[in-house]
Amino acid sequence: MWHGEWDVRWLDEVSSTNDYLREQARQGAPEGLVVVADHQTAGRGRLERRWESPPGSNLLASVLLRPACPAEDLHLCAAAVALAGADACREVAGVEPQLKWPNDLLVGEAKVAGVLAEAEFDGDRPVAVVVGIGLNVAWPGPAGAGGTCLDDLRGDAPPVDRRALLDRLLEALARRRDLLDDAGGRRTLAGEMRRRCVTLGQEVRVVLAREEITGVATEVDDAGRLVVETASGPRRLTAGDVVHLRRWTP
Ligand code: BT5
Repeated sequence: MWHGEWDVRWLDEVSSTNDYLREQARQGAPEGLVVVADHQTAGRGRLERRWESPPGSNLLASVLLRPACPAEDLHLCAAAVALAGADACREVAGVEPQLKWPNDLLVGEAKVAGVLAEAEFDGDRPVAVVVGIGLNVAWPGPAGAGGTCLDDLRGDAPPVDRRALLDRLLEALARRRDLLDDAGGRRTLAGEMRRRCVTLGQEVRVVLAREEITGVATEVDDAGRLVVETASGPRRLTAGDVVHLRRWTP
């Protein structure tokens, strides 16, 4: 169990909680700083995509971590936050999301949350990781994007309190935080991801920077990479390789 303190700053409005926290990280802010915003004017997804959310509707939060974790394993920081987000959904809302590798929380086929991890480096050495999560509470995302939100999933049950959700997420992250510091712990995280990963067993089409592959997702390996069996053999994918990963029924 991590014994550091979370220092939560809840802002009315910010461009992006990830941008805010990366700037704080560059200025030397300590691990444990958490920024939450009621509204983002430039919320970001991966690869310059936008993350949208009307003011006050959803949980938009970023966490500053400074783990002793080599660059090639940094995606497990995103996994730790995704797993913590799933725990919080279960404990606070009674909703049990699955992980879509590498960074989405799904309920059925619908996306309830997305995670964006970004690192600051000193030369080759990562010195800070900012992990942002957009968790849909009262608004399911833009029309046509295939999203859902906790309040819709709960039907007539009372609306979910964003503060309670954040508190449980941070508790669940504190339980996993030390796992990031050593290889054995990171294997444990990869194993947890494997057990909760809905992508396994699916036919997938993966868009990479320079090619597209299709195959069956067979494994999340000990490093957290997705193994896809293609016609020309297995491919191991890291989160950074993937532009799109879609379920694919030929
Ligand atoms: C993600 O990107 O899923 C990562 C999203 C991370 C957002 C958080 S919010 C706090 C922190 N600060 C930031 O600036 N970002 C992080 P990606 O897989 O690229 O998905 C983006 C796509 O999801 C968009 O192109 C839309 O199609 C769709 N989308 C946008 N807003 C959505 C929402 N609220 N719910 C569901 N889908 C959404």
